[in-house]
Amino acid sequence: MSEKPIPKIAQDDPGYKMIMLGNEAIARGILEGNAIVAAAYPGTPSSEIMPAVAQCAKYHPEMKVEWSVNEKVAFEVAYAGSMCNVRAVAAMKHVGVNVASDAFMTAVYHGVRGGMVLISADDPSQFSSQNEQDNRYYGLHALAPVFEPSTPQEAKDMMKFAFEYSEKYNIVVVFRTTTRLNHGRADVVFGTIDKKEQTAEFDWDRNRWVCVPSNTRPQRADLLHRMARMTNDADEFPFNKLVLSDRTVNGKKIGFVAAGIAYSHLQDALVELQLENSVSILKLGLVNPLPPKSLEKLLKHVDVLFVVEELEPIFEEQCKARAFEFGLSNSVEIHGKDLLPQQGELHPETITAAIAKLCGIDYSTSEVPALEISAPPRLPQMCPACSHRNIYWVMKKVAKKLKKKFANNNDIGCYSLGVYKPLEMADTALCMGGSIGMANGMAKVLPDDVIVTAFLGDSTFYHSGVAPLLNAVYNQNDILVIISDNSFTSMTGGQNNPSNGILLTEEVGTQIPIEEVVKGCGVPADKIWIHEAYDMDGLMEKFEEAAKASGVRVFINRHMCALQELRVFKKQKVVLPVIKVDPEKCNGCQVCVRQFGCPAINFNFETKKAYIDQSQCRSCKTCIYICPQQAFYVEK
Ligand SMILES: Cc1ncc(C[n+]2csc(CCOP(=O)(O)OP(=O)(O)O)c2C)c(N)n1
Repeated sequence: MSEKPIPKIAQDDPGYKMIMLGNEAIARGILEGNAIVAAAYPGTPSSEIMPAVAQCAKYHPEMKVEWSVNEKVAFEVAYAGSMCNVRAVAAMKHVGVNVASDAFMTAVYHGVRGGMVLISADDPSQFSSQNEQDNRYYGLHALAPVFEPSTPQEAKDMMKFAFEYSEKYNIVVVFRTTTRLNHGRADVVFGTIDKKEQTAEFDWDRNRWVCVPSNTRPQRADLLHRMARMTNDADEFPFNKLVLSDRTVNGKKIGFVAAGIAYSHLQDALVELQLENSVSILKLGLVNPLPPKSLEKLLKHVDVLFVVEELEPIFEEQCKARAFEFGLSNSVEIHGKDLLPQQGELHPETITAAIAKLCGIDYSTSEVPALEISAPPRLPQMCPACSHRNIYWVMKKVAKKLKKKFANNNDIGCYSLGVYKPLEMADTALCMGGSIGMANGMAKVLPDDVIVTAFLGDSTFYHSGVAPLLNAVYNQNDILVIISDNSFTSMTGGQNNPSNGILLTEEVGTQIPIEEVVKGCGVPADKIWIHEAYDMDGLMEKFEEAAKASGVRVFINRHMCALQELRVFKKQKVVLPVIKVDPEKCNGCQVCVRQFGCPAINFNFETKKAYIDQSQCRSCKTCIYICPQQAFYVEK
């Protein structure tokens, strides 16, 4: 058999042009920048970075890559690489930086040896996130530089440069992206792979690396100096660009400040309004610290400054402060969030309309034909044959039977979709691992007729479920924890984790059964139940036992993620049995569609019978169990 060719992304082929996803371009930048350690925890919109880095690592064996169990660990893994004098990168979504921030906020004091980059993939509009926090603030908060690319090409080039910059200023660089950049595609021209030999060695400098106050107090003073140096040099930052125009628009000199995707949209908007050669623009690649001289020049040059930024008014406030400092408050008019929304992504049309309004230009969007067909609104839902649905169904039945209520503290994973109809099985959800944490608190105050539960998945349990479980055992908080183990980090695209024991590189690692961790946390063996999620009879019986018991107890609901199992079936050419509805038996009660809600089951309102969409059915056979008329059957 012939060997597979080296994928283009991993080849040293400067000048080669390729259409790349923003996240692939970032991975290519990591390779070109010669990073040796790369660690991440998945999260949209960052998840595709690490598999692309792993693809490169396959052909560049000096690179060490991993899925860490959470973002704090990923940061620490990478930072340790930097401490040992090799270049390193940690990647995560914006909320992941909250988890990593304890390590990050102090790492900037110690500084770096090998260049170190922290990728924060932000998600304006919350396409797949619990909030839309603006992580540029982390730069201001930690006194760290923040880079923000505006195209995939810049993402690659700036990533490569970030390692150099990190080493020059002895600082962790925050590399902020947003969903449009991560998930957009554009041409990227490859550069050379910087193959400078790096030897990992530790320096045993305990006056530097140990975070006791006697070390970190002087380091804080030094950090302030480093930030002052970065500010001083920010005007020379190669991805910043100041263009001044002497032209006027309706009698006024107009200027803009923008970065990232907002800068790309701004360019489109200016072309649309035919203003591209008539205005001044400060384009920022370094979004913290801002370049003082360029900003001063711009503020002194224009009559009106419009700050075009997504989410928070970070540049706007700094521009206003600088204008005040330079005594320009009365001579330059500064706009930003008065013309643009502070929530959600900015769209080119929104920016165009705002500029037109500001400049008194007649512009109407009505020329863009409205789409005549729109998709009917649908709730996001769990897949056909998802094991989370089965345990939710069982929980509802058991609560009814025991005449008890569950206070179901939920978590972040595919099972969060159980909040919607028809299951409505999540009462709270706050952050990863929060289910068990909050259950601890509820157990302290709620009356006995409420069973306090925590519901989470395998990846979330390893991420941040272990500490609150320990807390429950230690404090004897009476909770029932349900861990719905589907062996994958499914919501973010089916990444591997300790439940299946497969590594990021697809090599075999060490599998860590959840029940062993649970036992290690001090939950007694007779308070741990493990059951196969497709065996509904047994699930009902065992879950009832768990619900009736008291103390800290854990119910592990187990079946491989249905999407992943389908892949296995396809590979093994398994022919699945066909499930059908017997129209003679179906009495149209709609329990299957209105209470269970498997997307493969439909209802025909003319015949008043349920039927199965065979293209979606995965033959889990749960419908056979839940139907009161036993109308579902396996076709012979
Ligand atoms: C702090 C943080 N990191 C990452 C994410 C992205 N994320 C959402 S759900 C999820 C994991 C879900 O895995 P699991 O708990 O196993 O449930 P499954 O989706 O497999 O059902 C992740 C990583 C997040 N929302 N918050």
